[in-house]
This record gives sequence, C-alpha cells and structure tokens, in this order.
Amino acid sequence: MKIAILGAMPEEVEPLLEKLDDISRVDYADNRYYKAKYKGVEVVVAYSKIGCAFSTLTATILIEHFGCDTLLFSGVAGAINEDFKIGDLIYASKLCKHDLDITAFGHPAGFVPEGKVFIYPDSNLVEVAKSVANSKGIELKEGVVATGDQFISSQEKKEQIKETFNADAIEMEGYSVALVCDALNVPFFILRAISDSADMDASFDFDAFLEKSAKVSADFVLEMVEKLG
Ligand code: 4EZ
Repeated sequence: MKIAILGAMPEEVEPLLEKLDDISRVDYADNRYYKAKYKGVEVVVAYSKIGCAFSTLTATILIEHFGCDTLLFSGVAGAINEDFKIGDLIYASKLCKHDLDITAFGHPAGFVPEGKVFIYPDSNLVEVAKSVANSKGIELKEGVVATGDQFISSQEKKEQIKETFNADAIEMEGYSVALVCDALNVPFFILRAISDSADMDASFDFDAFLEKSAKVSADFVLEMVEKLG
C-alpha cells in the first residue's frame, strides 16, 4: 500500500510533513513530492497549488508516476451549510464542479457529455474515517462538496451554488482530484476543515483560520493512514 496525501497549499501539508519519518524530496513535473513513512506506512505527500488545473496534474502524477494506490486529500473549505462552523471537520459524500456550465445547450449544471455531475468517494475509506472518528471521539460531518476555480466570498454566489447543487461546502480542488481517481480506479477520500463561511467575511476568516483548520484536517488524515496500514 502506498498512500498519496494531497493538499493544495503549503499550509495544508506542513502539519503532515512535521509528523512523517524518513522524508525524501523528489522534484518532478514542476512540483515537489515528499516520499515518507507514517507509522511504517508508505506515503507520498504534495501540495498541488490552488485550483482544478494544478490539482488534476498533481493527483495524476501521484498515481501514475509515484504509484500511489489510495489518495487522501487534506485541506480547508468554505461552509455553505449554515450548520457548519469554522473548525468543523467535513468529508465529501460526493463532489461536483459548480463552475462547469454548458447549460446554454440544455445540459444540467455541472455536466458535460460523457462526464458526471457527482463523483463519489470510496465507501471503504468513508467507513475507515467514521471508525477513526468514533474511536477518537472526533465529530466528523459529511456533505456535498462543490469545487470550482473561484474563492467564494459572497452570500449571493454561495446561495446560488447551494440551490443548484445542494452543496454544503466549497473549495477549489476536490472534484478534479476525484475525477482523476475515479478514472484511474484509485480509491479516494476528500477531507476538509472549515476555514470560513464563503460570505463577505471569507477572505478575512480564511487568513485567520487557515493554519488551525488545516491542522485539524491533517491530524485526522494521519489517523486514517495509521488505521489503513
Ligand atoms: C481552495 N481553498 C482556498 C484557497 C484560497 C487564498 C490565497 C479552500 C477554500 C475555499 N475555496 C476555503 N474557503 C474557500 C472558499 N470560500 N471558496 C473557495 O480549495 C487561497
């Protein structure tokens, strides 16, 4: 077993790197990858840079070049569901791409021919996450995660995404990573801790809570790695 652990920003992977053993850095395809071990389990860690294009590239490289057979994403997200508070831990029960739009031709929002509006994570990894949450007494929420190449910071935009996709959380990489894993038959799981509420305060809250929320997500993902090993 070789587990890919992916984040988008340096702040999302730093709390992972701090806890790994035998780290060796490999530079490849214009990015840095960290081969390492966690409690004896082989992992490859990277941050992709923000957005769908970069995260598609990095997820593909982790699987095709580094030979990872499982992918866990760790990072932060904006809350769309009013019940989600800053610091809450959420996994994606399914993912969609909110800015994929050829509705002018009568297609559903988030759909293109031969594509999927929703992509689902691996059910076994969801079970592993639930059992980690149970045994550690950590509250793990689930929700529909909407991905797009925009930082959402307005009530209006947030409501539109909620109405169109029934989304609970918003970020910029989940769907593209899910798409790569789905196409290559690699089990994946997308975990996010809430950093902001995707409203007018979003950029301020994001800056204030990025580090703390990123660590909440990273710590949980490492518990999952231990359980999988
Ligand atoms: C993208 N990530 C944010 C990157 C922001 C600033 C320099 C997560 C995220 C997010 N994405 C947290 N809150 C969000 C929001 N309100 N909209 C979109 O994955 C980079």
